[in-house]
Amino acid sequence: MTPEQARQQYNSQGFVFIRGALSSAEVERVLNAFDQAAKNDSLYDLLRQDEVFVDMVDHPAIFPVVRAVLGEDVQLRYAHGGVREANTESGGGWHCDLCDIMGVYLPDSLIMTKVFTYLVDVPENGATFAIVPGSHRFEMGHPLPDIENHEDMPHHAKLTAKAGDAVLFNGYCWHARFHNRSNSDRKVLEYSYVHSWMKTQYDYRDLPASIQQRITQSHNRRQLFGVPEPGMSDWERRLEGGEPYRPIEVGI
Ligand SMILES: O=C(O)CCC(=O)C(=O)O
Repeated sequence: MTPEQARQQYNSQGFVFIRGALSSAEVERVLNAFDQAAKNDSLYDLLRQDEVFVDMVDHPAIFPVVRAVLGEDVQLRYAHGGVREANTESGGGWHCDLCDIMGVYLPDSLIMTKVFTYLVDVPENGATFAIVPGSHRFEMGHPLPDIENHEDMPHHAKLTAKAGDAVLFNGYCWHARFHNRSNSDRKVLEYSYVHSWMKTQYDYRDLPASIQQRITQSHNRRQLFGVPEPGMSDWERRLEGGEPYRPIEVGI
């Protein structure tokens, strides 16, 4: 799948699944760092924990798709890790992350994309991510059905995954996490991307010097991590290199 095909799928469905985004060697490397961060109770502070978490922000199999869907002014909002323990009621109900924001017509806009990268397999009875395809086009204020069980949501797609797979989804889509009824913990990298003129949930100046050095080494990383570019406003920032984003033309 090319980034352009991924963008078309994302635009119509609200999500894109990338199979085998990470090689098994990469999964092993990231998982080791992830387990260490979990031991240190630092999964919500990943960027400080290991440089591999910085490298995952612009991973070559995932980032071109992030760029294609969000655009040339993309920046990172946060980098977290999440563990959902085996045999727990760790599901999260159906919701939409962005439904309460104001001033933006969401069915026609992309404000935020999340990227989940799976570090372990997530089987059918695991803490699967589920989404209602196309729900990013629902009219604002469209009520979520009042349902008792996750499974009762009409038209949902439940995404089982293998270690190394990744999924991007529009934060305006209806989505949920099912309970983990499997015998293994779910371990996922949860990264969120927004536009360069939006707030982030961390400040690159608080990161260790070695990590800052890794961030400031390239134009694109400086943009991704919100490092100011002299003489340039946050509105004007654009990535360098790569295929430029071509927005779909709508209307006249
Ligand atoms: O963990 C998941 O699979 C879903 C998470 C979720 O609902 C969210 O990030 O808003």
